[in-house]
Amino acid sequence: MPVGRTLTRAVHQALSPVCGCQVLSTSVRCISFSPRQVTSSDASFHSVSFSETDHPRVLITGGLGQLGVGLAKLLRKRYGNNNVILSDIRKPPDHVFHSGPFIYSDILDYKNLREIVVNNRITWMIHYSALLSAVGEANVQLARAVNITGLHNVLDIAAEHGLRLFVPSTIGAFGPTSPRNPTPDLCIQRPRTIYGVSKVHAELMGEYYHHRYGMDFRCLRYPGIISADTQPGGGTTDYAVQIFHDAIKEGKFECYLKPDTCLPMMYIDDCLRATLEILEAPAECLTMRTYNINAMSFNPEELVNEVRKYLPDLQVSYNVDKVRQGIADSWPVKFDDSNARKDWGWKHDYDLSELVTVMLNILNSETRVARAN
Ligand code: VAH
Repeated sequence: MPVGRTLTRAVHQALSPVCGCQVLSTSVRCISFSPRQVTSSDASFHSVSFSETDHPRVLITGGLGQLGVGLAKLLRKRYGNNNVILSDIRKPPDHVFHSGPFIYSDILDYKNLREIVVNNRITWMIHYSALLSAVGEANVQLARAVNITGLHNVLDIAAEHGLRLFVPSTIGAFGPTSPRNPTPDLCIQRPRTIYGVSKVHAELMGEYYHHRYGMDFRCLRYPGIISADTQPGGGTTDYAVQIFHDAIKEGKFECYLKPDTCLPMMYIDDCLRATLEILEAPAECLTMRTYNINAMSFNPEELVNEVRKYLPDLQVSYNVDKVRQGIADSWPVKFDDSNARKDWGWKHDYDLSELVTVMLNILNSETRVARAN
């Protein structure tokens, strides 16, 4: 009996819902009554076509932040729309709500999260919920709750259900006593922000669960991520996104970091591809479970000069914010990602010049469309 047919029968039997629903010819349907399951009128969410069954079932927490929607789009192309569930504690905007499965999920509510994982047969979790550096310093207790207690809930549920768990870390996991130029994967990590401390905690706890319980934990330390259609939320590298919006809309930009503050940065498409690549990397390739990834480093002056190649009249002023300048001065200047390049073939695509052209093209077209309407 060919493997395919045995598998189909096995899947049929495995997916035959306990509620006795008829297994349809090409897709399986299951109606359950748990309030926490993603229900939709035509229940199409649960009709998993056979081509989608042998893909991971992915839950993204903090899905409405800067990276979740883009990552969901990338993973849905690969694993099927219904196999990637975005979640957050806020209502999704129209284009997100209509792009695929979305569910309310509060990572501080252990039972809620556990029910979602069970009811939706989740096999991979991507944990994007976190307060970033600057907003964390302004809300230390909330950052501690979300970034640390929230992480503990995610770790326990991932361990209980044998999930592959991805948690992003950051350049912010390093501090003023770390080698800053370049900063290697393994070195002193004494960050001075609650965000940084919580991310070092996440790295260590994830690796502990990996070594102790064999959890499939994977982590990338992201540089500052620059994206056109999603706003960053309360970080120290946000200026490198804001400059594009202000330059196009106002023709002027005020920078809260000193012109020579050099930081590692990356265009969002490189970040999302790196995340997919580490998620799919064969376990035997991974000599570590936490990796730096890098693309470029620049300071505000270099970014302004590159933007001025296209917007020569851009007016720029500097009004330094002590808190964020202090954070930036404690962070890496250049990132060493040689292990990621060696172990799983990581390679970035966008340098500063490509970054500026792609950002201006996207925002210009949006502005042109906006102006035209
Ligand atoms: C921040 N954008 O500035 C985030 C990030 C790499 C920096 O973690 O806080």
